[in-house]
Amino acid sequence: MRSWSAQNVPQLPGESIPLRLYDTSAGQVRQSDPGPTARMYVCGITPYDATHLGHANTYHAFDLVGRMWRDAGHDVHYTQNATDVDDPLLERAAQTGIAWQELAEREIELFRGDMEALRILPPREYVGVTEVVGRVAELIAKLSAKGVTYELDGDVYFSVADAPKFGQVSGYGEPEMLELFAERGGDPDRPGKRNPLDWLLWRAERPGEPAWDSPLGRGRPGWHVECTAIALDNLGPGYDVAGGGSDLIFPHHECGASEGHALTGEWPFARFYTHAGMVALDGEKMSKSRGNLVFVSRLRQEHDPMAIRLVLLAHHYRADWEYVPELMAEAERRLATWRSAVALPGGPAGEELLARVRERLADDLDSPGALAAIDAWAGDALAHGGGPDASAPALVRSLADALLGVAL
Ligand code: 5CA
Ligand code: ZN
Repeated sequence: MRSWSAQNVPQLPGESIPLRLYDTSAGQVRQSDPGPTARMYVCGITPYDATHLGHANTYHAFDLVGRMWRDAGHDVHYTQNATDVDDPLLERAAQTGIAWQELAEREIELFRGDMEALRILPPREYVGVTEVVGRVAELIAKLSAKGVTYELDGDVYFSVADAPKFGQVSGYGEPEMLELFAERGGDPDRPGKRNPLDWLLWRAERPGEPAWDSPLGRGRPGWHVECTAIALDNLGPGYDVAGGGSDLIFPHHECGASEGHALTGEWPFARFYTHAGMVALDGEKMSKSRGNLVFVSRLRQEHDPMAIRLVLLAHHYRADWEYVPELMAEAERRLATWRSAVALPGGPAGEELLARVRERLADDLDSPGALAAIDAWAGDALAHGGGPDASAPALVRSLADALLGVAL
């Protein structure tokens, strides 16, 4: 499906710094070491409601990863899915009386507009699950041929007993796994399952639900295997980063990693499993099912999208944080200060600032540290009505654009 449009990213002078990134599966920060082509898959939206600040926080985090890789000269190959057929989408469509396809299309279009406004660089492939059902079914058949699946009343399950690496992404123990599995779309109590944690690969057609013909019978793919298939087909195994919010650590990325392992024999399926923190409102994780949402499209009616981006940048991507309106006001002030500073005829040394911003971002995307460095530069410039470096304002504009996605 159509992705969204990209802005031109300026080239920066001087030395780039290799990105160090937290890998959930290793439980530590490690240096990412991509080849000439850096490969990243980020889990996309389930399009049954508009983009909220939590989604934006996640896509923003991985946008910074892509920008750091670009700065280091890598060709960034980025793939994202849209879960355009799944239970919550079908439920919302039924409640509102809109066709599920229409609902998905409408919300995906809104999402594209929000991503563009926030200057989040687009994926090279933006893939709706409904576009690749046949291919997902093929991979499920391949898993069955390897003997890691079983059938239950026409549905197909992955047998966790045949997933030797299961648990290595999340590091969670069984009680926690069982709780999260039930909370996040799993069916631990279904009678007939061999293990409560066995996960659904193929759901046979139910009356009134969409279904596709396949060698597995008529039905539709389960959630986890869609991302495994789309990542594998576009990026290949051993890709550099699998990303999403921390609510995807388990079961989604755990199950996906085991599927990838079973299909390719390669471990790890992705070299880094990296997760953004959760954004909350009124003390609870922002979620479409709870309805405590701050929509990006609403914020955009009243605020410069660059100020919204600065709200995201002001938090470390791994932190959980709570949205309060004061954050928007603070970001508006910062944006105005930076814009005044780069309008001056000169400023303090621009290249030193660039080195500092690169150094902060290379350290597991310390965006608050990068903002603090630019704040200090801008404060100094404004206090002195400029500074000795005549090329600094233009360089600061370029670095804010290329590394932080902020147009000044
Ligand atoms: N379609 C699946 C992924 S394959 C899905 O989780 N969709 S979603 O619409 O629920 O979420 C889209 C992305 O936003 C996911 O990466 C999810 O981890 C992230 N996300 C959802 N809620 C929040 C939140 N409150 N804070 C931060 N990130 C969030
Ligand atoms: Zn996913």
